[in-house]
Amino acid sequence: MQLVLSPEVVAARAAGKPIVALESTIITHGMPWPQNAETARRVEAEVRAAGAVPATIAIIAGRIHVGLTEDQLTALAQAKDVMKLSRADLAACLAMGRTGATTVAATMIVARLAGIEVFATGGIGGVHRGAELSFDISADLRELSETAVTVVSAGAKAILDLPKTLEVLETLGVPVICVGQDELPAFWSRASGLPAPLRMDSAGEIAAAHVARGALGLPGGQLVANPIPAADEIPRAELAPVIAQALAEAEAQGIAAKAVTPFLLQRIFELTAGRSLAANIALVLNNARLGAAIAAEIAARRAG
Ligand code: PSU
Ligand code: MN
Repeated sequence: MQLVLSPEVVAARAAGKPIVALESTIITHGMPWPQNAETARRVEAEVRAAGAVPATIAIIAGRIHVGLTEDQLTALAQAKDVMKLSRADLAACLAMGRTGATTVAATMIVARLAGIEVFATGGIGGVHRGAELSFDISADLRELSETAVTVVSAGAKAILDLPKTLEVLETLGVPVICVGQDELPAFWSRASGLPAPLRMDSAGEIAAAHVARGALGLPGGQLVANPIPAADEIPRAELAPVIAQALAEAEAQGIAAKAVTPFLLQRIFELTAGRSLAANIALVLNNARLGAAIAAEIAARRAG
């Protein structure tokens, strides 16, 4: 499969520098213009400042891009009619020559093809509330069990059913590593009320576990749940009624399938007068820093 690498990614590969993959659905379907473009640029800058090279992944006019130029990033952030690509949609988007943004699942697939082992995002998709009736379980979960990429997140989005999401991850054999605390973080909030399945306190340990999984011949990746910095969080109790209202509106309006997560994020943004977006931006930046540190630790282990 032919990949279009940015000049920065080409140079990083030649020099053996650590690379961090970044997704594009968060840009096209997760945040409003113009904050989406500004955030994408800041996240890339954060990765560079931490000593790694960013590779934002997207499909542009039927070609897979690993690393975007400034102009491509800005165009994508403003584009209409961009497909939201998960595992099911990736090949179709290429075949139709269309432009699509990669979710966590699709970004993992492309990162793996490009030999990139670490990917930083905001929050993964998971088991939606009411999934026992809707069957809405994100393809991100199965991808984590199949594709050997370490995904740095702030947990699963708090709009989801977090206990069920943890159960599915456990069933699929996906390690959920909480960073620096014994509780699973909940995206905009540090607390979820759920115990951490695994806890690690350093990028080195997370990198060592990533390398050990490869040595064991285990096919899947790791989910790192990195709590949002305390100064940026929205406490869980404050957010709970907002999430409940957004979920009720989604239900009343019959929002389903791929549209659910973008609808909920947009409504929570409106209902919190932009606070949820500020928190989302802060947690993605925080994950970019940790992702760069993990990528550097993995590169050091591969070199040594
Ligand atoms: N992280 C964010 N905002 C987002 C996403 C992640 O901070 O919008 C995206 C990711 O692309 C993830 C998707 O894969 O939300 C989940 O969509 P769904 O629930 O439809 O699987
Ligand atoms: Mn879904």
